[in-house]
Amino acid sequence: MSHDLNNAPKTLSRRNVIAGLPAVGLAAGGLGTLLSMANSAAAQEAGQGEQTGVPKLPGKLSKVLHSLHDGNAYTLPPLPYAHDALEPVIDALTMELHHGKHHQGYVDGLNKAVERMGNEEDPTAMGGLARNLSFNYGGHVLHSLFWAVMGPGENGDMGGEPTGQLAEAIDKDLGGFDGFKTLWNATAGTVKGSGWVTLLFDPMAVRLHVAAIGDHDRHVLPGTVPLLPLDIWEHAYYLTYQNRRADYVKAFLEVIDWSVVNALYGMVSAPYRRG
Ligand code: MN3
Repeated sequence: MSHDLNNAPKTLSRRNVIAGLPAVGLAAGGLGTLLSMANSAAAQEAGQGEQTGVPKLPGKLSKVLHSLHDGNAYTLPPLPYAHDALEPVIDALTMELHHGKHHQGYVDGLNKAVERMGNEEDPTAMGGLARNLSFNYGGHVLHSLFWAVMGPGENGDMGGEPTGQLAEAIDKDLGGFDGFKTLWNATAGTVKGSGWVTLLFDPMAVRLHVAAIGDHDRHVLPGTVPLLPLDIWEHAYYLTYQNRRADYVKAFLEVIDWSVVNALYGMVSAPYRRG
């Protein structure tokens, strides 16, 4: 299906803005972000899913995407399952600290950076604040999505293999699930120090990539949309895996909720898929 700017709503009621953003934002190329996803989810819940081409979102994803900002400040989304739901792959204490302390720290840092940038009068301080904004914004986006792509799906299962349109795209773009796994493990292995490995949607080529991110914001491919981010900072795995990061990267495949990743793929790729 196709979307163009002529389909954008003519009036700016909140509902129309929400309905129009996914197509307009993604067509503009640079706004393939979680905000568009959240607004797509809101449009869908407002009964406009068909109109915007947005597939039905898993409840877990919807819950996280609607809890990223409360209108005044960025906020920590609830973990959409119990702390011990991912055991033994990811232990409960790691989840408790990672979500409640680390992610909360990025949310706080983001709010502080935004506030200080608005009040800062010393231009020499701006570089440091811009870096804080980028780092903490990336941290908030990536962690929020990270929680949503893990855990039991609506049928109670975790892991397994990609499904639906996503599976077809992985076959076409990455050499199937085996090709994906090889690329995933190898790309994760290239990260020096703190970072992420992620499956991305590229709206220019209408294809998937696997890429590495340094910290939360370095080497990001602008305009791409993260579909499956894996945190490979030491705080994400050290209590269970210590120095065996590669084992953690492999084990992560057992706690993925592919129905969420497939839904995200369907949502962000809908304006671009041909035929
Ligand atoms: Mn982390």
